[in-house]
Amino acid sequence: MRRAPWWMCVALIAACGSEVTVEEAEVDRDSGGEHTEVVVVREEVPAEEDDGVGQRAIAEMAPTEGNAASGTVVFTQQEGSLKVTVNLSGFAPGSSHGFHVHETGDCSAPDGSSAGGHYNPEGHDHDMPPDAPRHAGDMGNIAADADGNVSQEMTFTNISLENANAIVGKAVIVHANLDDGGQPTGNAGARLACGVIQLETAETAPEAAAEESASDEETMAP
Ligand SMILES: [Cu+2]
Ligand SMILES: [Zn+2]
Repeated sequence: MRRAPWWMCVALIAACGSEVTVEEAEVDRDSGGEHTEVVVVREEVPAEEDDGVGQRAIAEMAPTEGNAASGTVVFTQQEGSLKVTVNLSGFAPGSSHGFHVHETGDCSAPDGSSAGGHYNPEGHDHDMPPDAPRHAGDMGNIAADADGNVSQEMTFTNISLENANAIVGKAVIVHANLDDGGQPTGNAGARLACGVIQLETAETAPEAAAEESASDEETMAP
């Protein structure tokens, strides 16, 4: 049963000075089945990358006409949920404001009306999270502190960046009034700020921006 290792064949034939040695040796090796070192390299893509875990999207919030609220809303894809990090300013101290994803990624209208209605791909009624079912875009309210700033983090399991109830390409709207959960859209009133939700790239990443401004500061430092 014991077979000579393939390299012995190579060594022997090579020693004879034959021109066809290597080919013969290869055939011998392959048919012998002792060295089936056929290395198939498959790049296994981790399942989590398919879900976009770690991917972020950002809505740069700009005030509608006559208003002052602005800042960023960052969406971070997690395993089975979406984290929403809100950093806004320019509100009345201690005020609360309806906060939704609207169906159209268009903030061009002076009053934000171009963003359309609440994002509602499943055809549900309006409601307050965590109540379900509700519009996919119903994110409840945000609350300003005594300085009129909002620094808030929330997590939703019913929306994602690009999979179920995908929000990329939609718009975030902050309203003038509290969302009271009433029909059809929470009685939240006028639109104070609007931002289109865009997948983060190397250029738009806050880290990159921070690094840039940091180096700017360095340059300006005496
Ligand atoms: Cu809204
Ligand atoms: Zn709604």
